[in-house]
Amino acid sequence: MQNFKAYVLIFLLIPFSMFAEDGSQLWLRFPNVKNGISADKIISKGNNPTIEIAKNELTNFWQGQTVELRTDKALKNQKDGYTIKSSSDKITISSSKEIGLLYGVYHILRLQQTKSNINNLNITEKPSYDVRILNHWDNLDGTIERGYAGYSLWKWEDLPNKISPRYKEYARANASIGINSVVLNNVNASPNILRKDYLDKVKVLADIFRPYGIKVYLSVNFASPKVLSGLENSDPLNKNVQKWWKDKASEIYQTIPDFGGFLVKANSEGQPGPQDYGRTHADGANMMADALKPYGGNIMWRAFVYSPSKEDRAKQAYLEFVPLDGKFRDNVIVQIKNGPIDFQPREAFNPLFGALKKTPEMVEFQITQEYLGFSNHLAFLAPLFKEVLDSDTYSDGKGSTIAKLTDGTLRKNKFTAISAVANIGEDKNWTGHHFAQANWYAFGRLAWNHSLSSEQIADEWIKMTFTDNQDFVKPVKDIMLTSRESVVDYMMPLGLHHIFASGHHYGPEPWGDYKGGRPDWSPVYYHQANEKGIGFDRTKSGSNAVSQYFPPLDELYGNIKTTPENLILWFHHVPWDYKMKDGKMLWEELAYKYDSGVKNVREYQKTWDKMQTYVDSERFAHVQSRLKIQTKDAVWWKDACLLYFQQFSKQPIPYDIERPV
Ligand code: GCW
Repeated sequence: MQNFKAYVLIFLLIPFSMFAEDGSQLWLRFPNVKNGISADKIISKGNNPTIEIAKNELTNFWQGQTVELRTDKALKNQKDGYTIKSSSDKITISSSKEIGLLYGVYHILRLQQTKSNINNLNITEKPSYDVRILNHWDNLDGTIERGYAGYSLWKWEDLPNKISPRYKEYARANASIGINSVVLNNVNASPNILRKDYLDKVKVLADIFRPYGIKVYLSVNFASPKVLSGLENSDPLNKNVQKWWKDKASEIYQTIPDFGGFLVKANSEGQPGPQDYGRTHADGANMMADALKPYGGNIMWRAFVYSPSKEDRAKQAYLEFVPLDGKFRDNVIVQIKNGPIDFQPREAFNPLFGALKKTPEMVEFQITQEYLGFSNHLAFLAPLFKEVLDSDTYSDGKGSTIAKLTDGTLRKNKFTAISAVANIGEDKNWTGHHFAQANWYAFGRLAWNHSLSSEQIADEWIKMTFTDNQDFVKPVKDIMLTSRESVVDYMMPLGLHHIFASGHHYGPEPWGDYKGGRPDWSPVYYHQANEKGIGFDRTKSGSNAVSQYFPPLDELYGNIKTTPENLILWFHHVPWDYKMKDGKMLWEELAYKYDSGVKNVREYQKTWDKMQTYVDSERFAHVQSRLKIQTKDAVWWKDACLLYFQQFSKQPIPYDIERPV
């Protein structure tokens, strides 16, 4: 009887679990699975694995006219871009490369899925960046540094023999948005990744990714020669060390002929590097660059360097790298975090952008929400990415935006690149929060075309991932587009930064004062609250970080009156009774900002609750439960910060805002 009940239960559960909506399809939810056009309605020449994928996507999902896939060498200037031309009975996709054709196929599928017009198309696409790369911070033991979607996708133990179907799904998702490179492992790199047995595992992934146009890169540990092979040191000027890297490069390229290159975190947060031997970042990077050069490999050398010193952390990358400008080989690119501290909800842009005149630069964003509520908070990051890319550095005169400095417009680089730390893990829905998928999507779309608006990206993503019903699209888009600013408001408004609880970076700890520990990891160091006011003085009277910005920004940020208010506490120590532009005193303004962040999230909850009829029950409930956490957290942030700062401001919390609980 017991058994019988169990069978009935299983029987009842199977159909539901089979069709359960788990988010695993991401934005690739094409209608009428396996019901596309017949193979004879696809015109293409030649046999190539990438073309095969393109054809499969069409026969599975494309419901329109005949498609011609045409390689056209004349389109070489468009790199992996493509053109699409259509009439009512045929669509022609042309590109100089097979991968461009696959991208074109995903383009028309996206048009179909978002119910856009597909007749009389005349589209020309060219990517903004050559290398559009995800940085995984995945460790070889399966954990992910700052990962909030479960363990790593890469099953190192199982590789090279056992192959997870998700490798291919991952590659397909990336190809669908134009991502063409991945760094597989954490920048805090284990030397073991360069061992022969690991390279054999990496090869398997590279082989799976290749037809999707994706190249593999690895993060490497600077001390690898010494650690792996027992060399006397890892000094970049030591001939034996140089030879070691050359041999390693040769071994890698024999295994993976199209290997992308290395990403390096050196002399940062305890990682080894050239400075251990009195050498410079350029010495270290160039040694590796020389090793990879014969094979066309690149070095992405990170500028995320700082050490506990008297110098403002926000100034350190600039101070270290500007003197090295022009000293790097042409296959080195300096990878710079968008802000000078560390992926905060809002930072001033990194003053290193544009300051290197003779060295290629690339942006590093963080998709994983280390400082934006992990995968519990809904925070759509396209507005953050855009804010940075559109920032005018004035380095080469007005209009020297970070986008133009890094995409080859203002500086003629051998290659251009853009990167972001991935938020992907083995969770069914890939990213923990269903809406965090949108950040992976947004990064890919902007890496492809940085002039897309956040609104366009959100609109596409919602229609592809959920529904095109405007009663859903509109309110949900409003949530997405305001969400990042709401997080800023309830965590760190007005330019506050790094007041997170130490280590995990989730909740608030503005009182954190690690006496005896590292002051540059202490929240009190960053907010500097006292009886007089709050904020970090980076003007001439303070750390003078403003001097690292090009005119007129140095003056603009150096003057409290002209500093944008959303960064006022980033650059100034502001008196509590300072009058803000809206007439409120700083203290009140701060309180209202915190409160408005909370209010917004409460509204998101109400809006989402009304969306129940448009979403499957799984995803509805999942997002609903995360919004509850987000609201609780927002209140926690507001209360913790206001009650703590109130000790210094000695001002009442305005009566019309929600009282601390
Ligand atoms: O954001 C900080 C993180 C570290 C990370 C480091 C880096 C990989 O807290 O976990 O280490 O930056 O970017 O190197």
